[in-house]
Amino acid sequence: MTRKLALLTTLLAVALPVAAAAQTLVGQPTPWELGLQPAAADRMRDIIGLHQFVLYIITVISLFVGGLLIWIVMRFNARSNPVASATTHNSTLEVLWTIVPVLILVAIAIPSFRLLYFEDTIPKPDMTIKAIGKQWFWSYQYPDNGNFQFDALRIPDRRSAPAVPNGPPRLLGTTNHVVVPVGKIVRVLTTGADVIHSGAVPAFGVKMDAVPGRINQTWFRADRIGTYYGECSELCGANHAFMPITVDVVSQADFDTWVQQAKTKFAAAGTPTRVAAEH
Ligand SMILES: [Cu+2]
Repeated sequence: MTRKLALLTTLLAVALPVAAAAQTLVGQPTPWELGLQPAAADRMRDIIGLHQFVLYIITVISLFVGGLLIWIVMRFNARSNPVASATTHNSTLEVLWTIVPVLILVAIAIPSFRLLYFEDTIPKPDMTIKAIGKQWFWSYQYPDNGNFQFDALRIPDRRSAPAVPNGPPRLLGTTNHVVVPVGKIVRVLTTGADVIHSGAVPAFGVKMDAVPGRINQTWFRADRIGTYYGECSELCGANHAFMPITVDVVSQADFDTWVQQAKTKFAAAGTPTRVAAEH
């Protein structure tokens, strides 16, 4: 029994990180994905690290407690143990089962708090994006790059993959993309125009509520060029599942070009819709 448990633990310990490493970075969910989406930012790398660490701990605890239960059922049932022990205390055991869990919790708390403060403390940002959640799409403003605003609506299934090969992934593609430069610290301000939404891009480890009448902030630094997808992650109504987020991470030169084009393109769109409700 114990040898089998040990084997299972070893298998899990070996299999989990291998499965995670086998995934290539695509910025979106993949079929049969195990674990979290691969990281494109330090934040997400740390989140995956903490996740794996806690996963090891809970695996060991679950196997240990499960094994104990099985052992007790086998060894101490009325048939195999007709005369029950009258023992009620064991000081050594009592001290151990208090101190060991405390040590485990401290071991989890230290990296957990470190990560929490790392995410919470925004380094000096290179640029700011304001993401406004609306029923049911996102609008984005670039306040320090010309203050233009645009909407990003979901691309319908008939124009997405797999209906259109090489099209944007179904339920994740948007008509306009958020564009950010690679390696730059991007501060994201979020707010809601109607109800509570939540902006989440898993590859960046970003998830922040977008609350009406309030501005929340978070940040990320994408370290690889590519296209990354996210979604609204707060139940916000009937079409909650249909307000995706598409982020293009590009070089600084490409970003500057895009900003120039976006300024004229989105200025022509006139006064942004529903902007009054945001303030
Ligand atoms: Cu939403």
